[in-house]
Amino acid sequence: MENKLLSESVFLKACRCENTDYTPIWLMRQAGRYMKEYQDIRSKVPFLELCRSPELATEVMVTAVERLGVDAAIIFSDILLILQPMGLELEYIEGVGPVLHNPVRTPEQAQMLKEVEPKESLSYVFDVVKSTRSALPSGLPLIGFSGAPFTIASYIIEGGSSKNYQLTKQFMYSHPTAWQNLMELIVRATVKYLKGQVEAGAQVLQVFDSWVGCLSPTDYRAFVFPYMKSLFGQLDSDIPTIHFGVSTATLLKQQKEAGGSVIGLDFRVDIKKTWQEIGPIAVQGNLDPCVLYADRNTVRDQARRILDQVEGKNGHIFNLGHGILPTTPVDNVIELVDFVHEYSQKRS
Ligand code: 1CP
Repeated sequence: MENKLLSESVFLKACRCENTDYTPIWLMRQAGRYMKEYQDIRSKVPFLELCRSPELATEVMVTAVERLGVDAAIIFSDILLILQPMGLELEYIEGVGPVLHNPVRTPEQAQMLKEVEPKESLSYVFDVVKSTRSALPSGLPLIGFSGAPFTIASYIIEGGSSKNYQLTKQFMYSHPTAWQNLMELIVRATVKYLKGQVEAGAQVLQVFDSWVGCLSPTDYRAFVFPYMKSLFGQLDSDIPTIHFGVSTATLLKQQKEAGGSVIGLDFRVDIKKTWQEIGPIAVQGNLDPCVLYADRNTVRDQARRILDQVEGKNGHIFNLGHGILPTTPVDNVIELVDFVHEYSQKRS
């Protein structure tokens, strides 16, 4: 059972669009690559091993949260871990990123993918959730997460990162039934995986549909919407969910309709106008991560611009429009967190 300190935290209140004393802030990829503490650990331990170690994964996240003073923690993990129990050979290659050695290019190969039972194959992630939860201050919410079906399917088919998602779209257009089966398999796995994270101690769930912005609204409706609706529909409605995508300006209304208590806005949209257009729901965003490379005054000016546009309206969670980039100066991140707290407190 969730305690009162947690449910009354500024972050959870903002997820529910309730009034808060200041605007909560956390940052996507807040624990990772740009922090010296992380690099020190990573110089000794491969990434997958770090994700599999509750002690180290907890240390990385708790250190980041304490250093930054953010209003929520996210588990240290990765959206691609779910691919291994499907039978995919995942490797993180230094300087390249994630690579799958046996990508799926045909319906026959897709049929070979295995059903995922997260309690068996991903129990180490649940151990990370438990360990992080018990190490965090009792009033600080913990976010569990997964990739969304389209974004996960894109890695399964492309075999890694992609510029134009040609192979993914080729599969989707050429084999609609196999696409449906693949998306349904991912939804079944993801629902169990996210529920397991809540059972292990997560208060909020974020679903990353990082690459879905490559689709037209018509294709989103046909090839993605039904699965997102099914996914969100199967999650416990008491647990706030954040529905995040990148370059999704033309898809936001459908994303809202598909589900989620909070909609992520990337930095390409005007937060005030977009929030008005999509209607009543909490929103998260949307500073350009590259602003953090500018001088302190610019960081403050850009953050102020967003807070002024929002005018203290209930239901705003400050975040970047996408994850922190690996070479970001940590001091600017701390400056941003402090500024958002101070400035939004004065307004309210
Ligand atoms: O704060 C944190 O960094 C911890 C948690 C975290 C999260 C929320 C990591 C650790 N990854 C993610 C999510 C994630 N992973 C997303 C969605 C967010 C986004 O859009 O940025 C995506 C697309 C991935 C896939 C992935 N894993 C990539 C991106 C590849 C691409 O296609 O551009 C990369 C580089 C990884 C590895 C990874 N995951 C996390 C870290 C710290 C790293 C770097 C590993 C290292 O080299 O040390």
